[in-house]
Amino acid sequence: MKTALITGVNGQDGAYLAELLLEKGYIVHGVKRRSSLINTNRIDHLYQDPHDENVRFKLHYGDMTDSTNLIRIIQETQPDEIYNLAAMSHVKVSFDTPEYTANADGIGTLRLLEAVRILGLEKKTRIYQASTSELYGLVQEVPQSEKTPFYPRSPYAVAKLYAYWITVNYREAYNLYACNGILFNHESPLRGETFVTRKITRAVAAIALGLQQKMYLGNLDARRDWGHAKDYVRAMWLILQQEQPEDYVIATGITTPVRDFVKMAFAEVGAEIEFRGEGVNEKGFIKSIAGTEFSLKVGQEVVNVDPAYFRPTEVDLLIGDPTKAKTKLGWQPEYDLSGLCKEMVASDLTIFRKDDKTQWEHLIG
Ligand code: NDP
Ligand code: GDR
Repeated sequence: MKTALITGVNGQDGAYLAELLLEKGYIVHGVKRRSSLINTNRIDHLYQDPHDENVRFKLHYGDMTDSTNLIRIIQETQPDEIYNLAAMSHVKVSFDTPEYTANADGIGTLRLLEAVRILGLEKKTRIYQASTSELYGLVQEVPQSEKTPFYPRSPYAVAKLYAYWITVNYREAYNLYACNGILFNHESPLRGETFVTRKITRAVAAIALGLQQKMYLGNLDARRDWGHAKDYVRAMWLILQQEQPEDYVIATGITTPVRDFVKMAFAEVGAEIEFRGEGVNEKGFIKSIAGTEFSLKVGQEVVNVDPAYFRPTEVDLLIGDPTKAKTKLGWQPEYDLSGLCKEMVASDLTIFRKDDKTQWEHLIG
């Protein structure tokens, strides 16, 4: 029976990965930060009574900014695999908290790698580093592959650039089995509410149910290669099961503007959206409605642009080339964007209809 340690276990990816590894028979240890309110909603369905001697899922308090804590947890758990998913993961917020982001996302990765060395676990423990398509930043070439040069465009991406290279360096210097998964955007009903897809699907559900009039968004022209988090955590696991440690791009190979995702999400509640105007004056209106189930009106102004959501430096276009992952890992995504969008809107409608604070109760357990 293998043992895995997941940092950021109560995040979107941590929740799906913990579920996948438990299904595969792993003992799973998760690191979570202390918070003033319980924030384990995404993993509550995986909870096991710690008093049970056969317990296979355990949580530990920890923080990527605390080396001693990481060393102790790794010493106690002796993991075969570490998945380093913990990060201040919001690109826009990283402009407000650049130093903290560098500490948690950049130096945090170094702390983890050093902990493995200090404990003499170089031969035993394999490490997955959650690298990101944000490394590509300012477009150098499309589609973006493992060979595309990096040009990070935010404090988040710069911190992740350090994490990427320190992972490569420890692999080369100390023969650690340490790999970067360069994952393009991946979403799900468990996505944090302030990332754009989830912000849109939540707003569409609330507007459709008459609970909200409109939504405010930033750059509608940005294009992202969006996949489903369930497909992407499967890739993380595959990356650590190979003979040789290597870095892989995980993406769908299809890119979509934010504006089109808005249209797709409204289509799920039977509304056709048209955009008029340009730049900060662009607005989205309901052009037509199919069905009478929802509180929507033709002509209703449902999208406004608010420059507060613009980033000081933007990443305009991401489109990944997953050829290496498909060839070497045998990885294939099972979801497409329309299936993902459908699942997210349906989930948010359920949440608002239940008016339930236990957000993901209908998805889990
Ligand atoms: P989330 O923001 O949903 O989850 C991040 C997790 O990290 C949360 O559990 C959070 O805890 C935890 N965390 C944040 N700071 C610290 C800290 N200092 N110490 C310990 N834990 C911390 O992100 P995702 O699940 O979407 O992403 C997982 C990883 O993959 C991240 O590293 C992200 O940067 C990276 N990534 C994500 C992509 C995506 O599209 N989702 C694409 C490419 C990379 P808390 O709940 O307490 O805040
Ligand atoms: P991103 O995701 O920055 O790509 O990082 P996000 O969903 O925040 O933004 C995607 C694009 O949408 C534009 N946008 C808006 N974004 C947000 N959050 N809110 C808005 O109102 C809005 N309007 C337009 C953004 O400008 C951007 O271009 C995510 C995170 O998960 C990172 O941790 C991860 O590394 C990358 O994906 C790959």
